[in-house]
Amino acid sequence: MTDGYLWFEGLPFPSIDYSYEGLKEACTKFVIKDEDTVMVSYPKSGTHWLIEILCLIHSKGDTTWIRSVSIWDRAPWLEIDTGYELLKEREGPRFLTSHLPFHLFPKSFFTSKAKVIYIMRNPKDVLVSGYYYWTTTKFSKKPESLDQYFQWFLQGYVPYGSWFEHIRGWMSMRDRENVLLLSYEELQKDPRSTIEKICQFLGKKLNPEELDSVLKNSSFHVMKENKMSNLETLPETYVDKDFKITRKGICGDWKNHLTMAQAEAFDKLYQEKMAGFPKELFPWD
Ligand code: PPS
Repeated sequence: MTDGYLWFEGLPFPSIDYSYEGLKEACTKFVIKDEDTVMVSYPKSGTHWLIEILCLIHSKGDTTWIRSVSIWDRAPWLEIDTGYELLKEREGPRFLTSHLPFHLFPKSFFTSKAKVIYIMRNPKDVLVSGYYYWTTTKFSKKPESLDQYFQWFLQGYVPYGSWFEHIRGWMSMRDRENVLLLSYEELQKDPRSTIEKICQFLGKKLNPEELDSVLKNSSFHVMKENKMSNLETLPETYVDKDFKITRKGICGDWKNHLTMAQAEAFDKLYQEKMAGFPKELFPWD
């Protein structure tokens, strides 16, 4: 009897395009190489946005790559069956993406010089974004209401498990030289400086025109119209008609969705789970 999730190491995963064997192999056997760049996040934290930025930095603002190759091919997902197959065959420096929690991430990372960018986002916005995503796609268990999803999220009964555990695990890596911690909120507030910070971390130098192009072509409105990046080409076996990953693209959408009681219950759990972390690490209230 299935509950709509694929269970692996005690965590729920989407059931389409994921397999127990695939997850096991990705987590235990995948070899991360020194020249790899890895984008890691809890789902709905701005992963696609970050991939678009990295691809544009890589091509120095030229849009040919982002307009001709789908985003899941440019930076395949390590733990998804189709992504894993692509990565295994790939030579040279690779971009790869993962939502894996820290404790399941391939151990080869620890002995490599690969660069990891972890992007985080206000968990209340992550919750709202996830509610819409899992409701309008067929990858995983569908919530019947926002209230139900709210309960699931607090319990970690959502794809990839608890947001709190995810962030706590990856935070332990934040002082490593080859790890950059970013937030969706800082990208929104000051995209230019944040892109410059990414360039510096990657050791890439862009001239002002190239930087302008990265900024423009990774913006929400441009990405929303790029069918190679907005997931509109996914077949209807995976997503509802007219689905796009670029739903709203703002900070604070939770205020339009959560009740006062929900926000208070969330904050109470947040205080408990995040006790011990300096508040300044997280740019949300
Ligand atoms: S996934 O499927 O878990 O990898 O989703 P992820 O890409 O992490 O997050 C999706 C949310 O990111 C928003 N998004 C953007 N915001 C601002 N600018 C750009 N360019 C951009 N691209 C994607 C997307 O709209 C989702 O957030 P919500 O709140 O649902 O709109």
